[in-house]
Amino acid sequence: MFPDIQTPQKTKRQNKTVDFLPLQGTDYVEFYVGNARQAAHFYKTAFGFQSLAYAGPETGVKDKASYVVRQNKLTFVFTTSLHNNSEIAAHIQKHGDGVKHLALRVEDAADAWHQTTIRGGESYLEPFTLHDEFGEVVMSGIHTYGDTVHLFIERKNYHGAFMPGYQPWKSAYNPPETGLLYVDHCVGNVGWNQMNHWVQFYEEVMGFRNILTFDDKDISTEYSALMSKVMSNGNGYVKFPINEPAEGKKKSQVEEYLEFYNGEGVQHVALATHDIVKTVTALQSRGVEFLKVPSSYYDDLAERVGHIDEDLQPLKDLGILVDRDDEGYLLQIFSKPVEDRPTLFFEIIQRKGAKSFGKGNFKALFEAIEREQALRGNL
Ligand code: TYF
Ligand code: FE
Repeated sequence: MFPDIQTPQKTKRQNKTVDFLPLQGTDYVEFYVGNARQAAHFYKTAFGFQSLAYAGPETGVKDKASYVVRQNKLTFVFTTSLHNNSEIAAHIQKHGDGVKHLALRVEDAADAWHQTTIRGGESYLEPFTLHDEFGEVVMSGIHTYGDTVHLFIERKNYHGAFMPGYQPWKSAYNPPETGLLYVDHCVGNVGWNQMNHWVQFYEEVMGFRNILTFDDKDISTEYSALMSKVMSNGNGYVKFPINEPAEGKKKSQVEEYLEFYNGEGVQHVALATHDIVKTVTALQSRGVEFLKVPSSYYDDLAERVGHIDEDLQPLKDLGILVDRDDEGYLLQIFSKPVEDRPTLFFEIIQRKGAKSFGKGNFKALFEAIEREQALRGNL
């Protein structure tokens, strides 16, 4: 599928494995939306993001408006088109609101583009330098599944608000933060039998490895049928699970997504917190809606996960799920879709040692997703 790799995926040099695409983490997530001003307001109000930067007609950008919000190491950009005949408008027409750019921080954006395109990555943006009085940012990008793009962002000590072209966004409206910290992982839904193609893409083009696999033995076909493989970059800062639909007794949640998104795309973004009870309490009080599991989920929780530091009652009240692996445990909860289409949702996750993905919660979680699917008439 991808050309023979001239340079090995990882070259051994003095016994040290060299990562050809060193990533420092997620730089930002950019959403293409119908109304960027209102989307930014929602993420400030409901999720506790802070105004950071703006680009639009007032800053010399004539065809689009972008609002940048931040909370700790999480940066979201909401972009809309000001005209009908644009790539952004076409994206929104086809997909509804959704994630366009998963931007990854790199040391060298030209090299990231070079290393990935020689391995078969399809160029989206050739290395390009942006300057202003606050410094310089180099960006480049390649296509991934669907219309989704990975941008490579090199910041060269840039000290402006966000990037050249943006001005600081000072707002009088600053709802408090909710304790969201950084992107833990970002999941893509791909088409029937496409998972292994994209696994190979992340391995060969981006030098990631498959760290976990969930198949129908883990995800019983009685529940929302899907298969999933988790891809991770070398240092583990960037993790991309890939889901594909599977045949089951009921319509796969991944199939429902593909229909409403009109193709492959980002299904959920998992946001980390150090205090999930506090974060979810805040999010819920601001109107973020979460999936509910039956209270029986908590009956055998202590047996299943052993001792945890948290009191059970608040977890039960909020509907927070718990799972354990060899290295520790994790607490997680899933929002309902945040838009009218049953496409994008968020996960809130607190890791206490565990590096896994909540396999022990799949049954309860997928049953909860199915109840929502049934309410929409899509099961
Ligand atoms: O990201 C994960 O793998 C977990 C589990 O539709 C998961 O959060 C997988 C598929 C899905 C929802 C959650
Ligand atoms: Fe997840």
